[in-house]
Amino acid sequence: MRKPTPENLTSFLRQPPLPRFRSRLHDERTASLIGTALGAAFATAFLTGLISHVLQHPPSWLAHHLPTRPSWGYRLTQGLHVASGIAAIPLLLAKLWTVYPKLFEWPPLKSALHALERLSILVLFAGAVFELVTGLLNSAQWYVWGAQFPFIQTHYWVAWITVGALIVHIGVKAPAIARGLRSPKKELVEAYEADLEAQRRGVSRRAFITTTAVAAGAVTVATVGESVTPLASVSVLAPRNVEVGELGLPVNRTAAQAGVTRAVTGADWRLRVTGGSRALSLSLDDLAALAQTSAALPIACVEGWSVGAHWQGVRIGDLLDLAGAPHDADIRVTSLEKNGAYAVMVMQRQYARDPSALLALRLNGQPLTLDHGYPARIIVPNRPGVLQTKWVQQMAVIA
Ligand SMILES: Nc1nc2c(c(=O)[nH]1)N[C@H]1C(S)=C(S)[C@@H](COP(=O)(O)O)O[C@H]1N2
Ligand SMILES: [Mo]
Repeated sequence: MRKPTPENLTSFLRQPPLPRFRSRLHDERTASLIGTALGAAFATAFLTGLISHVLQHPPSWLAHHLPTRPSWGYRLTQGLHVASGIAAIPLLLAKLWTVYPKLFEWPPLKSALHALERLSILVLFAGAVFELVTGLLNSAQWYVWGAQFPFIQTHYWVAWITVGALIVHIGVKAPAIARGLRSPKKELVEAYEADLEAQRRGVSRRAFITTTAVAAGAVTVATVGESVTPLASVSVLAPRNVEVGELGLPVNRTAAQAGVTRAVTGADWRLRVTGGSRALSLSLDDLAALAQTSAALPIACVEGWSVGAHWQGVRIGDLLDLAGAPHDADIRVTSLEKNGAYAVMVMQRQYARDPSALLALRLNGQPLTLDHGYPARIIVPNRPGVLQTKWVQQMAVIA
């Protein structure tokens, strides 16, 4: 380290003795490669999150254009949402390792543009950590924040802020990213030799990127079995074991948790269909006497697990016809559950009139159990699990 003398005092003060980073793990190429993978993971999580949000809270101009097919569409997008979020965790850690020497740059703020860049990184980093942590806790159904903290709205709005900061960051960094991703032949040879040299001294870039890729792949495989059933047995870190559950399907919220008892689901239970030209009040026997339809449809939960199942019951469209409901009517479905967030749900006409949209009475060949929504529950293609209402009491035509 230099010593301050009267001659070099000014430059000494201007340039403090900061650490120097020569490893290739901190160069533009490593940062660009890992940053590109991280950017792709975030873009996937953002777009699939947007799809999930729109399916649950459709703006009126879009509500009647949401597709009911493919029936596994939401299973795919929500599976991708959780998988890309989980893969982003090791990628984010690797990216931080790559760029942390920038914290030691001097002077810390060089220009207005540089200040903007630093600020966008701060927002990007804070937002990314927030999204990954809250998303991970949600998929683990670990609601540490309780009812006071609105997970859904916060996760949604912070996603927009984070993506805004990401776009600024990519814009500002475009030249460096382009340099980092371009790899002319001469540079390749140099990089190879430097890697050999670095291998003798420490971790090479290739080893670092391989390790990061393996880590991202491993956490994905260890959790993605939640929505890709054939991988369930290797998904040792998945918060849900989708292979266990009553009638071969996990239970999200039990009847006891929802305050639904045997008393209100007994022989006196009636399904009411209202708002058409005939009001219906049907017992379970009445429903079982109507034409029964089968459908193979998954429950695809917003918490990131999905399981396919075989359902049997009465077509919702048949019930609406019986009640004299107009063909273009949306319906409001109400559960016996009193206060839950998913006790009431709106179903747009295209879902209600889909030939495999059922008021299900049976699951995987057996009568529904109380926890799966006995006496009758909704199952509709390509909708989030939160909208597959259990313990149905009423279907009302929305005027
Ligand atoms: N009435 C009511 N229906 C509900 C819920 C609820 O909390 N209340 N949870 C939903 C959620 S989040 C999911 S994923 C599915 C789970 O259905 P299952 O427990 O039969 O697997 O039910 C849905 N139906
Ligand atoms: Mo769910």
